[in-house]
Amino acid sequence: MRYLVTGGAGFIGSHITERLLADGHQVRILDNFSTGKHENIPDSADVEVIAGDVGDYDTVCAAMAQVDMVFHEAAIASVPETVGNPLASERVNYRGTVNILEAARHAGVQRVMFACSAAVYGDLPELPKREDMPVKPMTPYAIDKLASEHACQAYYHLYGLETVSLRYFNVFGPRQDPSSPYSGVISIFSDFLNHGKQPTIYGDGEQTRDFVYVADVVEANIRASTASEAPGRSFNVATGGTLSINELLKTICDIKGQPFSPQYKPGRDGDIKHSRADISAAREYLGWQPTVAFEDGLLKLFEA
Ligand code: UD2
Repeated sequence: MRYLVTGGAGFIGSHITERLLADGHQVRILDNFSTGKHENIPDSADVEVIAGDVGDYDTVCAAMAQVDMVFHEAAIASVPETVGNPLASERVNYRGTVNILEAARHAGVQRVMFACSAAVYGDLPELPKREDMPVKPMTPYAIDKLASEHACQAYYHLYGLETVSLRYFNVFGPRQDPSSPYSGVISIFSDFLNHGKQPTIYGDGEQTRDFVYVADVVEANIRASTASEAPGRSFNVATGGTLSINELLKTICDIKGQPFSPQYKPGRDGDIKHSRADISAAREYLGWQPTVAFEDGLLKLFEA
């Protein structure tokens, strides 16, 4: 099969690409290299790379030729960046998705998997989050992810294009880039400790997250691409676990044999206190469940 992976030079997209190649498929990557890196792309004759932007419909149409299925991972993934530039977010994170759906519909693509986000739940207090609970998008990023999810569902019902929306929680693993202050907290803590720098905890560190290892996220995508009852639905992709940022840093320090001595700074604006998923829908409809225990994921990351 030929797959299009948008954002294939990025963190999650490059892991999906690697898996598809290992399964014997051909992969076309569409990436504008704004955060993606050439070194993330596996060296293989079965990979074709198009440097281009999902916000440009003609580029997307060209990338869609002869494609069987799409994993749409390309996005402006930094929430604060979208707060600073809502129009750029709308162009990439929403219109980029509609461009993918429209081009996929005309090209006769079988199925599109869309990378959505736990951001759609906002700060509503009820936990764990189920997909049928109310949503409260609070940033351009969350608005555009939620609108994209609605577009996916509308394309399924209006045109019969099979779409699956996966609401990622806090994903971690190799190739997550620690270079921005809004990169994944695990990549930042690890990078700081490796360079002898003191990690910062924002707030009291008692906020909690549901961390999921990237290989499990890849598996959820693969299952979503074949599960017969998946189209038209949204699924949380997480473990259902809960870990505070204090506990997280202590665990990383223990593994690295370093003392726990963070500096505490005021909490970030808009930081969500607790985020945890109910993953029963993914179990039921995708036959998926996470297989990498949190500490094993950390060990894999530190070995990589
Ligand atoms: C995650 C997603 C984001 C969006 C959001 C939805 C990542 C990288 N970001 O944001 O895209 O989907 O969920 O709710 O997955 N922290 C520190 N010190 C640091 C860095 C972070 O204390 O140096 C804290 C931060 O304030 C937060 C927690 O760690 O409470 C997790 O931060 P994050 O940036 O990894 O992810 P999050 O949940 O803010």
